[in-house]
Amino acid sequence: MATRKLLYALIAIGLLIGITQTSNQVSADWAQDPVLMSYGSDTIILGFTQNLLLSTEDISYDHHVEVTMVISDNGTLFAGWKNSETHNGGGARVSFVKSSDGGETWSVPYHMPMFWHGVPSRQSDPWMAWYDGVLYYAYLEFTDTDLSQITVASSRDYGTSWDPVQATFGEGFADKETITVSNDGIVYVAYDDIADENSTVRLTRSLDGGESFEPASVIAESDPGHVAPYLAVNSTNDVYVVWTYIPETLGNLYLDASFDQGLTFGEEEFINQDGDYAAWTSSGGRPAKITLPVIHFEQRPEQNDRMYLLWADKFDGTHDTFDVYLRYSDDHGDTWSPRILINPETDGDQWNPEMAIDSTGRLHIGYYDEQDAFYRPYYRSLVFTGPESSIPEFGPVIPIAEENTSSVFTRPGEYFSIEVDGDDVLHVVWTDGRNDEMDIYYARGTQFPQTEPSSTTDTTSTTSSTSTTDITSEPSDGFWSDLEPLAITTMQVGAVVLLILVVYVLMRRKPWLLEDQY
Ligand SMILES: [Ca+2]
Ligand SMILES: [Ca+2]
Ligand SMILES: [Ca+2]
Ligand SMILES: [Ca+2]
Repeated sequence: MATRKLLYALIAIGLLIGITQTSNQVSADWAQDPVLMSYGSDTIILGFTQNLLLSTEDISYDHHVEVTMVISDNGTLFAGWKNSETHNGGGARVSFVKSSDGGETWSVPYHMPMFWHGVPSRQSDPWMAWYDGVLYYAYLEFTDTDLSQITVASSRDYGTSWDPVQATFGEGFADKETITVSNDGIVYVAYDDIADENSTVRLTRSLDGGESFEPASVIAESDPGHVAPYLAVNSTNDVYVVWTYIPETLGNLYLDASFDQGLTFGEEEFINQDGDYAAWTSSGGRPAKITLPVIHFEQRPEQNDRMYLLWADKFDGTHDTFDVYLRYSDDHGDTWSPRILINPETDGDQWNPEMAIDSTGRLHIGYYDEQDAFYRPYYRSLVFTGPESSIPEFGPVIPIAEENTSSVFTRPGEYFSIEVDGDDVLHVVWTDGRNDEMDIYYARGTQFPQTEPSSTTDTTSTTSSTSTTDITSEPSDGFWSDLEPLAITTMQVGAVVLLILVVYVLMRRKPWLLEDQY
């Protein structure tokens, strides 16, 4: 009898030890490779990591806005931004930081060099690109003596040293450039050349890896309405550019293309045949907003260079606010899909969208959402299914930032940065005013929901709850992988306490257990 009880006790102890060891095993795996564990076999994202402050230096400039980001071939992350003395002033200097461990830790900010020796310039409009071992950083430089150009600095040592060169040769003020590199290594810069209140959309290019640039072509002739050309190159190295045209209060989106390495462009054509809804608002105490389109090509060969266009405009006349829309074209922009509304919450303004496309074809979209007097970046994924890849399936709307930014900060910058790396891990960088000054923050997508932010307002939680019904699939990696690390730790502690209790009770109530030992 006594021996049987001893056996039961030993079995119970053995089971508890087994559970504890299993917990340890899972916990250790998760800690060693949290990214791998959090992704599994697909790229559904349900949350974001703890937000990291990237603009860690306020000595020279109090405010940091307007982000750019690029990822090198070996997975090094580079994030850049514009520094300013005031939250809503012009740019003073552009900076960058980098991470060599997938966004876990970041360098201190590095200020980009000035092009004109002995002439102090101001800098703005940061934009980065990577191609074949070379990091490119394009930025606007200007002085109060009417000097103005887009500078492109190139680095062949991951940002340690830079060679800045003149990359634009316009007649007026250079503004709102984008830079991209084709698969044949040509570096393209498109920008607004503003003279006499008219804007000419121009293209320059570099055939020698950024050592020199030359004027390539005029994409769109001088006119008051041209704003912000956004470049993309397809798999056969054709150069596409999309931009906003707002001659008065409302306007449209233009598309144009070059099939001869940027030397000639065709007649630009309006994309939106359903009317003119491109718009802008002045700040007036709240963030200024403007329709700024972005285009990206699907990289999978079987998708034949499908082109995705993302923008925000005032199509929805009911609310008279901005909403984020997407179209795609399977015939190089000749025809487009109907507009697809990205944000389910249409109250308030949703603007500044950007997207990344992962290796499975899933779209990862980020944008700002302003409710009442606060705004915050949100994320939503979108994948097209069906035989024609034409049926949109949305993921939930997820807040990226843990906290809101007050709308008294009226100039977060005109773009948003969202990128996927070679392992389809999602990285996001944005402007954030949670500490009553503008800063740059970073987060990585995870397959776990984030804990509810403490400062969530009623309106933003409405956005979250509305979108929960749109979840198209749930992660199903089983019990252990669904557990948060904190829950695993709690189970370990609980198992040890229970084990001690069992032994204690056995010893107190059944002292013969010990006496039986000999
Ligand atoms: Ca600018
Ligand atoms: Ca043209
Ligand atoms: Ca809206
Ligand atoms: Ca700061």
